[in-house]
Amino acid sequence: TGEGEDKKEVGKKDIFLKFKKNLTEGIIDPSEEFYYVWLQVMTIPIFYNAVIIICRTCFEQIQMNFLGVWLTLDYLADLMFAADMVIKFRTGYLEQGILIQDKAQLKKRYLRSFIFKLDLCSLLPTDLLYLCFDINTPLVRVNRFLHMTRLGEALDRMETRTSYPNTFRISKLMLYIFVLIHWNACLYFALSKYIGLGADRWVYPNASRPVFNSMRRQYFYCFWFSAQIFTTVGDTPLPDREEEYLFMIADLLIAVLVFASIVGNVGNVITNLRDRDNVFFPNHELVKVYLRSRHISKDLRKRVSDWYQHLYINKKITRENEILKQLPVQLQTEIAVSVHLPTLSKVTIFQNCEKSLLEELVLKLTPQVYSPGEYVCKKGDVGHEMYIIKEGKLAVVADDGVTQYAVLSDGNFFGEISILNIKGNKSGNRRTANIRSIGHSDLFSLSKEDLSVVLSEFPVAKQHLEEKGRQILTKMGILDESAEGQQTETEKVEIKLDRLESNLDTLQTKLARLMSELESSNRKMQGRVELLELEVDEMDQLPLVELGGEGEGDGELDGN
Ligand code: PCG
Repeated sequence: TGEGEDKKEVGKKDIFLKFKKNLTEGIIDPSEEFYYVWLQVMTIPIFYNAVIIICRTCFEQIQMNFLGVWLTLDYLADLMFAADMVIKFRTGYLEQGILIQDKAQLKKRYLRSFIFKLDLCSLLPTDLLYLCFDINTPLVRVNRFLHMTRLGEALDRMETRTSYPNTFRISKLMLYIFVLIHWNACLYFALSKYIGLGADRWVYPNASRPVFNSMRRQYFYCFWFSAQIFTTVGDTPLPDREEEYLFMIADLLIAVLVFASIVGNVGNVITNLRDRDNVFFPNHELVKVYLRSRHISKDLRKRVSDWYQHLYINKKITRENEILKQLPVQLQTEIAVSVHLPTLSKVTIFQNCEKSLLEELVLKLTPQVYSPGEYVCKKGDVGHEMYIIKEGKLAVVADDGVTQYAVLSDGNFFGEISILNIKGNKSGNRRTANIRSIGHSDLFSLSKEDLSVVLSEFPVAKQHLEEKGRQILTKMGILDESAEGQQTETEKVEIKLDRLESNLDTLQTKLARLMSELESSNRKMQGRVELLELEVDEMDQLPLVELGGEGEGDGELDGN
């Protein structure tokens, strides 16, 4: 944790230094951390204005009791709005993917934008109107709401950045509803004052009763009143006057929207969570229905259920390749390397391998989970993939399924013999042993095709694997040594064939070049013939005395 705190300290320092640099000389990159932090900071004065101006306008006591605090906060918020405008003048933007940093260009862009006009209006010194009215009329600062545009940007950014988007969305919705209820509470109190406190059952009770005269009671009562309407509880006193009816009608209409948006948003979050689960884990429901409709035995159904349960409880993700598919390959590789490299580097044959081999390999691994007692390979089956053990224990067992010859654990691999085409392997592409999972096992499978692609680029690793396979085959007595010799001959032929192929390639290139040369000289020749024909035509039209020249022309043509 000490290290973590140090890092945090350095991070904070970095942001501060960047802040200073950005303000004094530089241009702000909107993708930088500094810009993000600034957006978050700007939400404070925006919320302050959105909540406090209306509250002070409607509740006199709140306005008057804390006048000093409000005036200080007002001008601090104004200062931040001004700073925000300076930042906007200096914020770069992308044009054809490149950050524009030219100050004049940035200034021109902001000055021309509609946002600039709003920002400017929001900073107009309307406070001067205090001189005409009274210092207790904070409503003159209502233009500060125009700076609200920044809030949307800040919240959008936070939503994309947060690791808990659903919690964030619900909190955002609750915040909006809170502000709405707050505004409504303020307006309810203002209307009550207009009608007369305690004038009927609907308005705020008579302030002459000391309990209802306190500032806190006033606010809480009004907030409670409007929360009841907006949550459609509707347990409020019946209105008496037309103004009250109008207020209630407007409120109930808004309440329907509020209620709908709560239901809609919560529904969305639930769908998102279900979608997330469906992406992370295979769909159990469908399989259950299928097994039932096919009348699969209870025992087998239980094994399937146990497998799913293990995945869910232990949060085992088997579909990571699918989840990351949308990312560029380079990013996929980096993620896969950071997740799986610890496992791969435990595997002996990969320990001394180049990093590039591991990077190539890691993308091709498919996670698989096996339950206790399940067979991964059965002797005699055709092998299509090999396995690397990430976690768990597996046994090489005899055909009775009980006698264990060897136990394999994390960092071991198996299933390579039948897919490597080891020369002299009498069992061909068939599995040479039974492998059974002892407990729950997490494996990576690597298909025959992927393995051969990777190994063709890394012959040392291939030799290593084949050597280990040969040792097992010799031990089992199913390696035909003479076939190995024969194979060496075949290997020589293969090398020759490879060489012939490459020679053929070179020859084909040469032939293509010759053909193109021939074609171009043909074209030249044709041109010359056409030219000569033209000359001959011209000569035909000359007087008869000069006709002797025609024969010479023909001769020249023949000669060519
Ligand atoms: P393969 O493809 O024949 O399938 C079974 C795998 O078990 C085999 O490859 C080996 O990778 C692995 N294995 C591990 N230990 C042994 C052993 O002692 N004998 C055999 N035949 N296979 C073993």
